[in-house]
Amino acid sequence: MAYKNLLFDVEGSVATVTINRPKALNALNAATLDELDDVRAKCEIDDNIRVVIITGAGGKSFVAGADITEFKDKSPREVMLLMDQFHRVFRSLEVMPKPTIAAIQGFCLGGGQELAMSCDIRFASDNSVFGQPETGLGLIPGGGGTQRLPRLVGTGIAKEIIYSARNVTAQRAYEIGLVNKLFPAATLMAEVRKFAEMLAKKPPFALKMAKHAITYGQDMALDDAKVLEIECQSLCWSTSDLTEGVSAFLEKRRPTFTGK
Ligand code: CO8
Repeated sequence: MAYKNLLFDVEGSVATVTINRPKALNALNAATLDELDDVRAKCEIDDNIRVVIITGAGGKSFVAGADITEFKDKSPREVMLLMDQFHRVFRSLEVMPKPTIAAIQGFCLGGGQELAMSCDIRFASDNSVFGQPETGLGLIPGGGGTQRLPRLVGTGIAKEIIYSARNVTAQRAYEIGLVNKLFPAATLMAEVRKFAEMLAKKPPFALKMAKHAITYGQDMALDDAKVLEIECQSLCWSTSDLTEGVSAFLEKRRPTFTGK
């Protein structure tokens, strides 16, 4: 698929996907969602890619939400189809078996915040702006925000953010756990890249199993989730990366993981 709304770049083992509609502050329309899903699938099957960064073009905005011009005249049935697409694309991203990092600069609102919450880790510039402004438009978050935000920051704070539709500063987003870490805008991408490259050197199967246990385990009963953890752990014993990691420790050297 040729991409019109995003840029795709692979350097070493790190892929960077840049939502590229800066004139609309990178708002997500159906075409962009299709491309995002296509590029996610590409990253998923390419063994050379070990970590995926998602960011927005232009410096002013990560993603300023769903494209309001696209959904405003839809019927309830058409809205349901569009929302199905949001959920499908975000869930596929959330469960893809490689680490994903949202690199957030500027506006991270509505569907943009929902996209960021579908990534594993969120790093942001200290001047970025978060929020779920949907109730201000007469609707509610529709890309998983009513579910992912409370799981991330707790029910009370999620309700405050969603009911009020108020913007959340980067500092507060950090304090409530919506964002992992803040950086000055000028160094954000370099810091994200440094972190991504560090992750790319880790054994990919162990990261995949850790993500699997966390992602699927958190909505299971605790005892079932612990069984899942045991299964994921046991599967790590099928890799030569485990042999390498343990040998390197015993031989007091740095491990080199091949992904096998
Ligand atoms: N959709 C479409 N266009 C947008 C969006 C958007 N979400 N956000 C900004 N733009 C456009 C503006 O219309 C403007 O276009 P133009 O130059 O043609 O007039 C351009 O981007 C620049 O924006 P502004 O001039 O408004 O820039 P400001 O710096 O003055 O303001 C803001 C920046 C505060 C981010 C402002 O643009 C804004 O409030 N944007 C809307 C934010 C918002 O409400 N987002 C939530 C959308 S709803 C959503 O995400 C629900 C998800 C559930 C899916 C439901 C499917 C049916």
